[in-house]
Amino acid sequence: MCALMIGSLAMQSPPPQPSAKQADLDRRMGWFRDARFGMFIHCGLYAIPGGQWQGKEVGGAGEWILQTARIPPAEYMPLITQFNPVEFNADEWVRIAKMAGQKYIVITSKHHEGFALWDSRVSTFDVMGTPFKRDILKELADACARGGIKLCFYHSIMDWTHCDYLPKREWDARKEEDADFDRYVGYMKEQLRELVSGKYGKIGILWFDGEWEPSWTHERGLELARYVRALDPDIIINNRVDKGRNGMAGLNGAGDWAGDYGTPEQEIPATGLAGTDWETCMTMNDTWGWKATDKNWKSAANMIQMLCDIASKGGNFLLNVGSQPDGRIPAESIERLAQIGAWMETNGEAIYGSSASPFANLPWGRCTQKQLPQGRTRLYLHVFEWPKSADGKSNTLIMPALTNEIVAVRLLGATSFASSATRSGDGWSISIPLTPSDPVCSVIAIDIVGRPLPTAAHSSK
Ligand code: H79
Repeated sequence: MCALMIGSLAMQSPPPQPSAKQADLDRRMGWFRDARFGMFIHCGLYAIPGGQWQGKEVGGAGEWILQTARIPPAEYMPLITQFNPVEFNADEWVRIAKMAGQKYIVITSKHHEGFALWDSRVSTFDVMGTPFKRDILKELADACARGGIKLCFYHSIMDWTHCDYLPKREWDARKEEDADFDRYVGYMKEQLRELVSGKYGKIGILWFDGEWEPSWTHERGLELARYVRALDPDIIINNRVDKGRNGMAGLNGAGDWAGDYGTPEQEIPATGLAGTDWETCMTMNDTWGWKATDKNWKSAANMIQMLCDIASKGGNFLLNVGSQPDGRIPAESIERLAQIGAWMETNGEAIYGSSASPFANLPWGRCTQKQLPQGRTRLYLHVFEWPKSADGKSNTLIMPALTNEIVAVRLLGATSFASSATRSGDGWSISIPLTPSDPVCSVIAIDIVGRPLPTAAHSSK
């Protein structure tokens, strides 16, 4: 009797619970995983030279001009007297992000140049020291609150102009002996306290960068992460707070590093990364900070397909705009964001809240999935290459078969086409219209019973 009771209790035992650490991460990351698509904004003094110094074109990214053109801080810092983005309109920036379908904004509270985009009590090298004298972050925070956009801050650990930062650039006349790195860290912490204290609302992410310099150590990274987490237990912290990142691939190597997620820069990982959250950040041309001459714009089609690719691997896409010296977002960026937004209007449900594809490879595009009530799953097939009809009358998309029963098939954005799927050989044949609903990427939603189960004919990974 007793043994039987123990047996039945064991049979009813719930599935293993995630560790407290994992549960805490899952709680923090919830909105981020749903959002999938965000806007990066690089706004700073570097837009004033806009890639040119003393009449010469300077190579590389616009926000790196102090380093690339070897400008002494004493010559660079007076740029604050020219910072006057009179056309800046926070509601307009938020409107553009929303139009694109972006759910969060990450703005440079401070980039490597050291200039603070808000009214900082601990620095005179801030927006209140400019002719503009308006707290850009406060105006943006209020606009984000009105528009339902999560506001996040990019904050550089590396600081080329602060008197206490080390190491100094070779062309900086100030002496290293006069600097005190601990004092710099104290200053940075004070600035971070200002940013997450509530004045700017609840901040989604602190997005650190510039952690690769030798003065920044693993111990300092751990300590800073603990400090920020104590200020706000819900805030997400990227992996660049610590030293675990593997170059531009952005993901942490082996080891116990601080930070909630990986940050591939200008690249998309070849495959998904089980158990790791990540976000690819990318420019729309070749610079983060605005540059007058950079016209090498990616097409909207390319960026839509990259968004699908990233979502199919379980990541987020943080797409950059560099604000102009007058405070406006470049027209070329707005035009492309509008095109991405038009696609998202119809197909966004295949991106938001989706998770990685159950298939390793699909010849015609990508796949995302979502769990539905009653144990069902919706697969979203992102078709980049629409099949050509064999007879000009009907058309078929072939996908790897799953053992699951199909409940419904639907083409997003098409009201009149009744699609269906049948098993044929090793695959599923899905009846589709002769022409795609969208030339860049059409999405077919397939509801199945249960979680996707591959047949013996193919394996998912
Ligand atoms: O803000 C934008 C850029 O200004 C900034 N990150 C994006 C989001 C950026 N900082 N540095 N870089 C881009 C390129 C730097 C590359 C290197 Fe390294 C730094 C090469 C060696 C040190 C990081 C660490 C990459 C490899 C090792």
